[in-house]
Amino acid sequence: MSEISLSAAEPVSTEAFVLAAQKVLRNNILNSFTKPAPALYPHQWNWDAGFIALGYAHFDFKQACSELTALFRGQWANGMLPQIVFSIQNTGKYFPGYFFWDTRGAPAKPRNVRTSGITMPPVHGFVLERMLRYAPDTRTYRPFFRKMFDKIVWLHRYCYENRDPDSEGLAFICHPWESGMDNLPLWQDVFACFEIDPADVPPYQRRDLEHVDADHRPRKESYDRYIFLVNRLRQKRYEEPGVWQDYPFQVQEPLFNTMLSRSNEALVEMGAWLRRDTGQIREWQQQTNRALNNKLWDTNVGMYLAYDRVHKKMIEQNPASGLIPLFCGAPDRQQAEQIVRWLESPAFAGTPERPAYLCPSYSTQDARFDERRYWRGPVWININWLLYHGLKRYGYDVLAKRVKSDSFELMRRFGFWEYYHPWKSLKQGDSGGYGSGNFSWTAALAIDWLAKE
Ligand code: 2M8
Repeated sequence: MSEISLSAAEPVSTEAFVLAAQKVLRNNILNSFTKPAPALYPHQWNWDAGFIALGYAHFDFKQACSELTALFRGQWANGMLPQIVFSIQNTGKYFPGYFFWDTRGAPAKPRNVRTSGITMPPVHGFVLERMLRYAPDTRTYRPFFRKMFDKIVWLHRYCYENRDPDSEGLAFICHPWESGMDNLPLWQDVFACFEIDPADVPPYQRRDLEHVDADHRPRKESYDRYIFLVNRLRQKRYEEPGVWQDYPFQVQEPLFNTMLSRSNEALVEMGAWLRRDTGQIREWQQQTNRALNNKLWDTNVGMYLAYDRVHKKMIEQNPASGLIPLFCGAPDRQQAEQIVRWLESPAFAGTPERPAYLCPSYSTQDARFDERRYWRGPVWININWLLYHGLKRYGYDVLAKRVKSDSFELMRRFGFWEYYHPWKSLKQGDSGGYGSGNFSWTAALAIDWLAKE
């Protein structure tokens, strides 16, 4: 199917825009859930499902619930919520598929559900809380919220008990795919710290390049490393904590932990209604916010950095994820000011001669910035949505409005793409949307953004 075009000469009404967004979601439905994209991502993805549920909450609440229910069917016995829940129907259409992950023998994996063996940013707590605002009938849906609440707490417990061995309040990610921002140049700095024997990279064949221009996707060196890590995990049958012994990729980073903290906060807010004790969750939330500030905040840089806990060093780079903790309320007023300065600086806003759409995923002033390549510079709608709510939380309404209007300009100009060219000066006729067209979370978050707050 071709990209739903919104860039006709005639401006599209808001109503038509929302209907087009709903159509993107409907067309991507596969049984009980919605694929992130028609062909590039033909299964269910973890944080995509959260954003997608937010879109449906405004026009098909049952489907919103179905997204989360389908995803949590894949939750492991230790609480881990997998990055991908595979659909049998699309076996063989994505790499790495279920058989490559080889989670069959993993003791914690649920039977009868095919999943990968790693997780993703835990957005589900705040998604659930936001869904509650739009629930058509809270009494009818209360059992659903209760059930989800418990599963999300279980996921958070996994993060604190299995991914925070020093009880610092910061969960580590074990693969770039767990960050959601898979191709950030950050991970290269981690990979540079250890040797990879080519014999430890089993033969594989990518499927993404059948759908997307190679210039817009990660390079081969990155894929080799992604696969090297998967191989390590599957050799140890994903058994924790043994699998972490000598495991070279363990990074504490701001986006994952912001999602965790904000989701904790959301659970606390819902706890009274669901008659659940939230003492532990409140402690987690406070501990994570403190640790974000004590460990990941860099006063000289003025943003949150990532920490490589294996090689014991901060990674001094400036991705948009370093600005995201506004969303969970971790920064104090002064820190928030410094973050805003970054957003208004040439690194993210460009210059008067060369203005950028807010917010490029990576500093435009860094040599590793790449305006077309996935997570190395293009603008992503989910990152913008998180930034918008973070800015609003601190009262930066003007800047928040700019993030929102830039996002809508991109979507209206090009359609519902996975990511977008960050420069405003794109030549007429150039493609400004990259990755997959008809991308579900872009459409879903547009719907959510247009709804009454
Ligand atoms: C991208 O990641 C997958 C692997 O998980 C891939 O490139 O094959 C990322 O943008 C990730 O954040 C997203 O959840 C996923 C599906 O949209 O695609």
